Amino acid sequence: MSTDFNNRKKALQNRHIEILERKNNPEKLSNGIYKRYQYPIITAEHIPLEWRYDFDPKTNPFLMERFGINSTFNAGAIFFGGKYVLIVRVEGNDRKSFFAVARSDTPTEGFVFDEYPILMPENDNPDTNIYDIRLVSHEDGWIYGIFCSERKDKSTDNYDTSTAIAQAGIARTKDLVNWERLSDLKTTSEQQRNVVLHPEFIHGKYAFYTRPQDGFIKAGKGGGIGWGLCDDIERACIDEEIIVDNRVYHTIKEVKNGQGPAPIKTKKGWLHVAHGVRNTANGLRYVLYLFVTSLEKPWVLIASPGGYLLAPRYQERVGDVSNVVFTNGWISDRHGKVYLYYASSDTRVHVAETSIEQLLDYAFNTPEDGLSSQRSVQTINKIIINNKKLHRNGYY
Ligand code: M1P
Repeated sequence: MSTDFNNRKKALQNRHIEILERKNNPEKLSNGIYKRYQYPIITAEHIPLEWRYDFDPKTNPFLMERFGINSTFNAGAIFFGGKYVLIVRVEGNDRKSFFAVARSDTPTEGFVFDEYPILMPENDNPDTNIYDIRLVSHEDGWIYGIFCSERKDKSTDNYDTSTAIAQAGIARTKDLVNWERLSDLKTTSEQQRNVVLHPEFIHGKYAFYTRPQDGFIKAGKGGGIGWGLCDDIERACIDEEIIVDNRVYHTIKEVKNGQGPAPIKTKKGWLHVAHGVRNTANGLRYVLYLFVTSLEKPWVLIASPGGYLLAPRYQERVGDVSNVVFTNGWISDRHGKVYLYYASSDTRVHVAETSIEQLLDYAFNTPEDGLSSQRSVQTINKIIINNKKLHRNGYY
């Protein structure tokens, strides 16, 4: 073994340890709704060196990267076996995404990947690409992973190598290691992404949040966060979808939207986080927003704060697909704390810390979007007038 090989190996290992052991602190002055943490909690550099390098000096004398990892993003999340667990979308340099489990004793740092990525079983119609898993501990006793399964659109000509069909893949597990693949969800829509299983039975049936679209990228006449029921999870089929939260002109969700992770049950309703997409001269901008649905009827909106909850900022704005934040994972603990795992610009995973109490306050007390400039100013004026009264009365 040459000295160069050994030195390089040591340098790679040292850097990897530095990344894995990096301490992460919350920002000091937050907006009162959540605190972002200083560093991304998962990056391509967190991927084990053993996945990327052949450490045999005979077959890899230059100690070259043999399987490059491009990015790590859009992670499903669950508290399992006493650990905070993320199932991360890992994208290789070959553009294919797959899932890998990373675990930590703490919610905001110290995530380490399992020895192997998940070899997700295929069904009769093999996937080309799988991504954006949503994890849910269902009351039937299984942990489900609902993810996007993408395949070439065979109805288009062969020379058209970019058209794709996205559908919802379904798999279940008891240990996050061994997965049973079920049939893909069937709906009446051409394209489905951002499909999420509701954690409880509704009228004895499985319930899904969906996102019916006409096209792979464009919502067309479809779009909005949908809702549908199905009898049999092993052959899941939704005959009728209704829209829970639609896209709306000149808002943060004018182009499209999609449910984030499964909603959290609270005393005041089901708490949802979703992504909304608007158009800009520079392309699409993805932000996160919140809404609450009724406890008895999770398909009925009861709180819809206007605007975004979290938008990409500073370094988050730059990456493979810039100006994007996306979430498909959050964890609420027994003290009511909520850890929101979000990815920025399809490149890395971050965390923001908040609580059920803060999110409910935000959801029920943030003014709704008035849908016009004049309404926005009227809303601000109400806040100013109230503050002036407080000031006159010596409250601040
Ligand atoms: O590139 C941004 C996001 O684009 C898609 O989101 P949507 O389903 O709303 O179109 C997804 O591919 C998502 O993975 C990605 O982060």
